[in-house]
Amino acid sequence: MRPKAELHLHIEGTLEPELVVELARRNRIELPAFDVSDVEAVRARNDFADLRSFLDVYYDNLAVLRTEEDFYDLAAAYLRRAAAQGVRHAEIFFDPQAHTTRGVALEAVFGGLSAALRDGEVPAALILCFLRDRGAEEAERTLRAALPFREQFIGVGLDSAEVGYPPSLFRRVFDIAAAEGLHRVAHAGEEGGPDYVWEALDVLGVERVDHGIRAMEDPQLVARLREERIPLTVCPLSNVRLGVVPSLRDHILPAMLDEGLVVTVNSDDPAYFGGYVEDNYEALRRELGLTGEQLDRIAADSFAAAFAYEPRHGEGA
Ligand code: ES4
Ligand code: ZN
Repeated sequence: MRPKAELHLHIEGTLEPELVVELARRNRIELPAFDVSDVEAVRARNDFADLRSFLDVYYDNLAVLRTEEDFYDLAAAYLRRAAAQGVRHAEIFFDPQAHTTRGVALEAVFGGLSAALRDGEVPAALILCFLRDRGAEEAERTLRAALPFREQFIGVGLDSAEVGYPPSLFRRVFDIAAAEGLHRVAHAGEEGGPDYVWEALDVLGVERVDHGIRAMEDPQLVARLREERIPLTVCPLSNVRLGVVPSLRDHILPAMLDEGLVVTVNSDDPAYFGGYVEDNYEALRRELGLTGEQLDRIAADSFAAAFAYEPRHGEGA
């Protein structure tokens, strides 16, 4: 299996139905909306068809995450799976607002995630994401509340429902992040158009674009991404599952490679989208006929696109 870095992975999106049930039992949680004691009942709710309906399920399931130990177990389980998928480095998104707004302390979130990263077998770092549909003011409050934990994350990102929440709304909070020496990324061009990618670059100063597939609709933007070698963290199985592309065979990723873009392949929310990162690589080989050479280039670029990768002894990238 190819060694690779994973750069677009929401830790909350690794919450498997089995773990939902285990944590619900441990925390004695019952929910009105669905039976959290039944794995199949939890899994049956994964019938979403687009980003909004997916996010509704994703946020609902988070109700079972309450304690530091829960966050530890979530991240530890991901890192074990990542190791089995050939991941040698991971830069992991987390959504603090999805927890603090439910009354979970930031200390529990950072405490559990950081301890799991320290103990895990895959070197990994955290990127704090703002929920764009909760607005810029709350994002700024979230960043300020997280600054006492500054050493525990390497960057900030922007996720959740995209259309209607353009990157430019978040100029101030990204400026603060930059002044703190934090790396900057943003989801853009997943369901939003190329204009969102331009804004993420020009207004937020992002160093990587998450998804970015709709950048391909704008030749000038493609030229910019190529010339500045700005990496795109593409998530093929996610795009199919959320209806962003009709099928894997229609995915624009091969054309992105032909354009000379820096493309990485990632799993996004693997507990929901039908595969972890190697499964995404394998699907590209099987369904799109990507060659070994193309997949090697993607894997090499995943290390090159990482912010915090340090090759270990004997490991080249
Ligand atoms: C996400 Cl696929 C996707 N897009 C935007 N925000 C997200 N949060 C978790 N998964
Ligand atoms: Zn994502």
